[in-house]
This record gives sequence, C-alpha cells and structure tokens, in this order.
Amino acid sequence: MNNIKLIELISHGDNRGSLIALEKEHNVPFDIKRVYYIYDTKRGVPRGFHAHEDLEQMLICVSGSCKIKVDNGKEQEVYELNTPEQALYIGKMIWREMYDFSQGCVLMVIASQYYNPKEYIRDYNKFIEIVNGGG
Ligand code: T46
Repeated sequence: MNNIKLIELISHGDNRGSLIALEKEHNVPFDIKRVYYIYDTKRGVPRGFHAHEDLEQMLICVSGSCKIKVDNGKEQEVYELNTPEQALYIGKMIWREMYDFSQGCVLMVIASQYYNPKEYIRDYNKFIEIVNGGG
C-alpha cells in the first residue's frame, strides 16, 4: 500500500543485550519533531480511529505486541507489531486503528509534526470524501 512501509531496524546486540538507534535520514524518513508512547492499554480496547492530512509517523512496539489496521480509503491492511526490531511507517492520509494490545505492550511513536488536535480527521466518512477528492 502506498504510504505504508514496514522498516527493519538494525539491532546492535552483544552479551549485555541489544540497542536500536533511530536517526533522521538513516532509518527515519522525516524530521523528528515529537516522540510519544502508548502503554497501560486495556484488553479489548482499541485506539486510533483517525487519519492525519499532514503527519508522518513511525510506530514501534518496543515491548509486547499489537495490531495496526491501516486504510487508504481503497484498501486495508493489518500489521502485527511484535518486535522492537521493526517499525511501521504510516504516511499522510491513512486511517489507522490499533487493537489486540498484549499485556505490557508499549507502542512508541515517532512523529514528523508537533501535536495538533485540529489536524485530526476523526470522521471516517469525511476521510473517504477527502481521499476521493471531495474534501
Ligand atoms: C496516532 C496513533 C498511533 C497529547 O497531549 N499529545 C500527543 O502528542 C498525543 C499523540 C496525544 N495527546 C493527548 C490527546 C488525548 O487526550 O493524549 C490523549 C490520547 O490521544 P489519542 O486519543 O489521540 O490517542 P490514540 O492512541 O487514539 O492515537 C495516537 C495519536 O494521537 C495518533 O496521532 O496516529 O496514536
């Protein structure tokens, strides 16, 4: 799907454990303006249900697992994130839903813009209208 990419991250491991670095241009395809993480999620309680007109993000499940449904208005895909060694890049104008969080799941998100609640598209019909050129 356009605007969606699973990125393999290089882990630097030795006998002390593992370390992954995220760097602009190296493995993050945008200027990093914000990092947040979602944790203490509840069994059976999904999150998301919105799209962003002008935001790119990388989602990394640094602990546990969860599923991400992405939708570009024409097709849908589901990704299971279950390793800190993979990141799901989500570009602009993609509807996303996160669900099936395992116990202790920590979902870290790296974002290309500062938080702006006004740029959220929270109405699915409106999202479909915009991606079809009617918004
Ligand atoms: C996304 C998915 C993957 C802030 O104050 N600052 C922030 O940077 C963010 C992201 C949220 N908030 C506040 C706003 C709400 O009061 O945190 C609360 C929960 O946010 P929200 O309901 O938007 O969380 P999710 O998990 O539904 O969605 C989040 C991101 O908002 C969204 O951009 O792509 O994670």
